[in-house]
Amino acid sequence: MYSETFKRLNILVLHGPNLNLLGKREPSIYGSVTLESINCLLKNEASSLVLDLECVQSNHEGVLVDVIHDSLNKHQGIIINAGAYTHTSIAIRDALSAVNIPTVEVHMSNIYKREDFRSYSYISAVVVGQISGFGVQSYKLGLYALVDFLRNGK
Ligand code: CA2
Repeated sequence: MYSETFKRLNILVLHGPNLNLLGKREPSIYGSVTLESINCLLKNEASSLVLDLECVQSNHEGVLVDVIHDSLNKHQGIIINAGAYTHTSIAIRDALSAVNIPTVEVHMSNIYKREDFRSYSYISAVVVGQISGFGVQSYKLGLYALVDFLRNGK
């Protein structure tokens, strides 16, 4: 009988600044769902998809860079909502480019329908793709897109 060694995918979900306030402040803009429940939803999806998933949130650019570096040899894919750092951070873009781990950029809001300064993402040039505008579902769609990319390729 032939047996194959099957390594489970381990996905990192990275949330940037202020996303810890989801569901607690400004629900008219960002909705009433908390970050904890988004993480819970993603963990449930991960268990259906038979993979491991770790969620990290930080308000600090350098911490996000460190977590991206630490994902080397640990995670096979990254989902990132870099929050406002999307539009400012060359350091996060360089970290993603350096580790070269397939990454999907997600945004709950449609960043192209908002203020002009949100229309530019420093990160989008170094990721597999971007999902923007589907609220909490952006994360779930991002996870499915990333897993499909990792398992089936382009
Ligand atoms: O739409 C997204 O997911 C964003 O990444 C959210 C960022 C924003 O700067 C990006 O342009 C688009 C802001 C996240 C702030 O989250 C808050 C949650 C509750 C209360 C205040 C802020």
